[in-house]
Amino acid sequence: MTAQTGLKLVERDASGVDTAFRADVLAGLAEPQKAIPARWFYDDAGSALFEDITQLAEYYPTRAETEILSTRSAEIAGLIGPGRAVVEFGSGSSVKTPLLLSAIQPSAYVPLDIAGDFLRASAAVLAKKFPGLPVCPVEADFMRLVELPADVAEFPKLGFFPGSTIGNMIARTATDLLRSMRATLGDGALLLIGIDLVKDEDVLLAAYDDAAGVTARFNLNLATRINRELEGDIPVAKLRHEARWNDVFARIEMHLVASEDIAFAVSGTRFAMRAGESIHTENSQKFTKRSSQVLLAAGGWEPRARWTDAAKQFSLVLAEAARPRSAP
Ligand code: AVJ
Repeated sequence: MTAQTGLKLVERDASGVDTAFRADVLAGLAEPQKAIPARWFYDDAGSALFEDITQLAEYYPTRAETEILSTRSAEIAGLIGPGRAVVEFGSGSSVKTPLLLSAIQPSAYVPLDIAGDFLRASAAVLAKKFPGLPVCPVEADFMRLVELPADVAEFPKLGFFPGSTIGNMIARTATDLLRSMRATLGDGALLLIGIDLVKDEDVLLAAYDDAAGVTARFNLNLATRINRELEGDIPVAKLRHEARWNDVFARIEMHLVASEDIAFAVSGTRFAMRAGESIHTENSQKFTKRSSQVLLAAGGWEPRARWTDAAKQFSLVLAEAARPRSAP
């Protein structure tokens, strides 16, 4: 693997279009089951809507994970020990990062994010909260191997990947990500990762289809974004939000379902959808204790400790970088 260095992360063509966004949308809409990667939810409006989702009564993951971090911080800190450089995958704008940093006496904080402006703004807020802690933001696509700043080369690393964002990836992609985290963080590294749990189907469906319709707006905002940024004319009013439980894969799926036959263009390419046909916009994988351990092992991480909230809705796992081995 070659590490990325100072590359331009968002490529725009002459008319200012994000070329990766356009490529993903055009390819995804041409598939038999239309599908668009969930990462494109997060424009400014989508990021604000996600913040609103985390406040919803039905959306338990944020509250549950925050509960674990605040009630178990002494135990977590005892296992992690002082002096690690904390490398956060996706820069923390949440309350979770300060909870971790104030518990463990880190040597440095390295937030990694693809959104440079957002990254620098939230890094500045954190640096202010923790005077004396070196904060070294790195603009990078964390799905790939990242070269960490030379300032933190000598420190042992703690990767931090909260929110169960790992659940947005299918198993193959999640394994690739865990392996590249292992390569980025090096021997002796620890990883503290949030993993959402399989639970009652009604609870899961409500968390992804709330009564106030915030998640519906979050999902539909993707179509609005396509129309605005990619010269689209998708009839957004003829799409409706749907959350489905896929029991074979143990995941919540979000879809945008056409309520009647529709036709539209995106960047000059024509598409059609029959009534009832959908665009698959997100997977949110749910795990059991065992399935999370299998995934971590496949990605080169050995679970060392695991905590859940009092209602056992969500888990936080501390894992250690596995040493290469060829025998059982
Ligand atoms: C940010 C990926 C953890 O899957 O629960 C929330 C995103 N989508 N509601 C999740 C999301 C719909 C969220 N993650």
